[in-house]
Amino acid sequence: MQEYDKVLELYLPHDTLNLNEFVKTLTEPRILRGTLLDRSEWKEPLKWTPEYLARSAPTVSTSFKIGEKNWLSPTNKETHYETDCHYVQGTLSELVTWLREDNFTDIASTSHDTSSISADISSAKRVKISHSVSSEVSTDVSESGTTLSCYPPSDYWVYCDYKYMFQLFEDTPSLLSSLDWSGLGFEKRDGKHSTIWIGSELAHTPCHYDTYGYNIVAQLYGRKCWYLVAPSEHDKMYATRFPYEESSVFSPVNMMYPDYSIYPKFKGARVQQVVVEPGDVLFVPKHWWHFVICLETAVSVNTWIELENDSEDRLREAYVRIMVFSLKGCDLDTSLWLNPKEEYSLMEDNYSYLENAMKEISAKSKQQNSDQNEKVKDILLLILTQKNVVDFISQELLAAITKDK
Ligand SMILES: O=C(O)CCC(=O)C(=O)O
Repeated sequence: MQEYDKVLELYLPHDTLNLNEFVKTLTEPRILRGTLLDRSEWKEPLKWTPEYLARSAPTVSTSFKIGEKNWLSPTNKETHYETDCHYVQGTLSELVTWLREDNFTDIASTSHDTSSISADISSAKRVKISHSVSSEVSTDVSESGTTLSCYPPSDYWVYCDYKYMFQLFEDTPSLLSSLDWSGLGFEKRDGKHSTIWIGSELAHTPCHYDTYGYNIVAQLYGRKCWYLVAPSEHDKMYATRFPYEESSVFSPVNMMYPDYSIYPKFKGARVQQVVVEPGDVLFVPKHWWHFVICLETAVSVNTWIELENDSEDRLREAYVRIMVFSLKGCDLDTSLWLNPKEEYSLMEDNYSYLENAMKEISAKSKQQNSDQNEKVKDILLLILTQKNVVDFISQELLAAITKDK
């Protein structure tokens, strides 16, 4: 397994820390070790074990992403995309029942020593209890007819990932209000502006970057390992928009077991790595690539902080959305190219996203020309049929066809 450079730690007196101001001066990720542990407003969220959350919201139903544990091996260098996963609908209580079977208590560590991250992951890989696929199907059956109990913890990981808290906990306002980012300098930000991730060991998110803002991550329970790569290394990451998901640009590189024969440029990329523990806060700057894996059952929350230049990303995203949906729109089998959490949208709506982004940018630059913005399709058509654009696309098409042969 690849070992990489460590993310630098940031030490600041807790009582004077205004992260919002401070991170604006940073261009690299930073880990703030244990900064939440002595902050009174984080006492409650730091109790958020999966059991605590299930007790607080026992009946809320959500979708769980399920992946195969044996994917994680040096002999399989393929990226495990969201489109390769299984999905079931279930409650947090069902998740807790499933996790109990998966629990392996002696793996939990309180050490901040991150010198042997690969050892952490290897021990997390040990198969613990041998289960067979359950023949008893619970009465709470999801649309696809399967439940979590159909996936034995010896072979699978489960991720309740990327959940907007305002949706997951809409009937549990106490959970939303007990998350408070203001002490870190993010005024008026609570659970309504946060996302929660509850994963079993080895649950992970494939390598990608988020197009908008920067990210503040609070680790509440268990440990996760983050792998990070700077946007300046973009040409070594083989960026792709497939499977398509708005605001996520994926990389096919498997950072744990990179296949340099397919992705030789990645060899030159500088990767930074960090194990994040309960009470830690991680700052991820805008457009940094990241691959994240749970070393054990883990709960984290995060909030993306908008930036002034996000409107340019909104324009790019709207353009990509138009391209993807116009070319794939009649492809009814979305399972290979559309991330399951992504919703299909009508073309007219996609054009309005582009129009709005253009208006936003021109309003900022005070050069608004409303007539032009109305004609967004015409403008796009003119641009896409320009000789240099057509030449570039034709060249790339020919190169792709030749490569296939
Ligand atoms: O924790 C994870 O699995 C992924 C988190 C992530 O991608 C993010 O916060 O942007």
